[in-house]
Amino acid sequence: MVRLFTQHKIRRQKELEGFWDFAILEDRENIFNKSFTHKMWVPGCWETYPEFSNYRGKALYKTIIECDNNTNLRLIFKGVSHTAEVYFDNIKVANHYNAYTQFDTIIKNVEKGKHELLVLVDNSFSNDSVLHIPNDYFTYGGIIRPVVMEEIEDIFIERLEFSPTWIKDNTWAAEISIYVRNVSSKEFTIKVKGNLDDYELDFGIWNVRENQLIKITKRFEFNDVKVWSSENPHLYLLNVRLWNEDDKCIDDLIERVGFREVKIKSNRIYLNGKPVFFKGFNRHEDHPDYGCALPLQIMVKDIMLIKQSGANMIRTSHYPNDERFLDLCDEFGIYVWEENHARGLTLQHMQNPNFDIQCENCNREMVLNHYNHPSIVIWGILNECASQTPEGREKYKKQIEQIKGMDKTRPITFASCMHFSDLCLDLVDIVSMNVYSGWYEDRDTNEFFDKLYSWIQQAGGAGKPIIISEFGAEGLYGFRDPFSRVKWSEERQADILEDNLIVYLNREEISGALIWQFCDCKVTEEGKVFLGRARTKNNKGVFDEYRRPKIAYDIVKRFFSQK
Ligand code: ADA
Repeated sequence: MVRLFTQHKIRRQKELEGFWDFAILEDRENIFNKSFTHKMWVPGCWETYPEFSNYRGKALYKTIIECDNNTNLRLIFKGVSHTAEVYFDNIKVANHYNAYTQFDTIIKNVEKGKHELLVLVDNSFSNDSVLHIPNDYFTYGGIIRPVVMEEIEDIFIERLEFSPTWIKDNTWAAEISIYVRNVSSKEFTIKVKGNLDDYELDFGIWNVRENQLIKITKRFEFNDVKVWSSENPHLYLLNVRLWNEDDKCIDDLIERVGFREVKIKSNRIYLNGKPVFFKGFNRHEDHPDYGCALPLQIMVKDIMLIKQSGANMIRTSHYPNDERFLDLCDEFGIYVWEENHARGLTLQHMQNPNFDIQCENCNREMVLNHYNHPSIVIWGILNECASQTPEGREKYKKQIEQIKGMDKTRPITFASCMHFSDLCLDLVDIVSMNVYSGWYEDRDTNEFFDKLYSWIQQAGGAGKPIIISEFGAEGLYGFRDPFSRVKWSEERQADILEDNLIVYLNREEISGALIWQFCDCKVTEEGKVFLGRARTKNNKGVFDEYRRPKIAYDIVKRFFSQK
């Protein structure tokens, strides 16, 4: 399943889920006469097969696809970890880096019948890969998210953007932009119409020249709107259709949208005009049985656990998430801080010649593809990178400008650990700090926050909302020590979280508190940086890797439910 709702009733779309031929590949091996050794389920991580559980390198996937008509074919890959080369009937048609964002390719004039699709996948670490490095989470291998084939006309709807603003009472306006692409050498005159539930939307008649992409924007007003919020996540289907000169409906795109507005006034965050406090978790997409390719059922379980804990926010640390998880957040009313892909990159990493382009692509693919999720209320960038250096500041500035250029409706932040030295607080809408009082540092949580707060006021963050974007402690599931409550015991983890929650949920100056982390996750052994992590996992989960609650869960639930 690609999404939790139908996106096309006119355009023919098929998910390429199932067993693909698979083989690992030596470095310079020829991909075109490779014999395949295994069947690998797509989507999935190859680490789920015992013999590939430690494999890092290249692998080849093959499947045969069948077109029902002579057509233009659009292939959409929701996520390949981490580098993909795509070949269609032995011709290279796409190249992509970064596991966690989608890419697509269009192959024109494909004949009806069977065709071969090869995908070369690489998850190895090298100097070329700046975002995927040995890290405090795991870079898996494989076609980890769904693959879709679409038969498209010469002209089609590439994307929609829905941007709501509140006018008064139940009246809202929405600016709707439609991106229509002509992939042929003919000119088209098209009629564009749509509807949002019962509201009919007329976008007029347009000429689209050969190989042109046009953007059609119109503003509409809606009465009796049901707003989207965490308490009442009301969703609408926005359905847009294209008609050709013969009055034949030739294409459609359906998006699921919500009316909600995020605003910042002085040091508070407002949702639909009311101040909101974000309480929740940082979450990695990780499971011992499935790697990062979580089946929908596990996503649903996570959502249920998040809801039951009384939380209202998830930060997608440290990369854009599977869209089905975002769909679930839309449906169940969970606010999302969606983050680009970067964790703990040093200035040296940031000065790698590939850094700018790899981040720019990730930001673009994240914002444009996830624009319509009402649950996403914050864009985050560059977790704990070199924001304490002037050179790093330039990179932060550039990325914030890039995102603002694509989306003016959502605030931007980044999570910093550069206490007392960060140079980028003036650049963001919300100041976010990762603070591990009680775990890495033995200190009074409240006093430390006082110091941090005073420094933020004179370091560019004056009058801005503040989120404590990470706090937490390690606790090994099943390691109980009720009397001495030593470090790594479930009891100590619970004590530290309680001490932190008392402060962060009660300080007036704070607008959000996000626990590190939802559940334990696997970390990378290579590079040796995280060898200190017991079980080769980051064990700060309130749940373990199988989603079994630790002692801390009851404490977290009590605090979150009362707030
Ligand atoms: C950092 C980082 C997380 C995780 C955490 C920890 O703040 O952002 O990815 O590594 O620390 O567990 O120490």
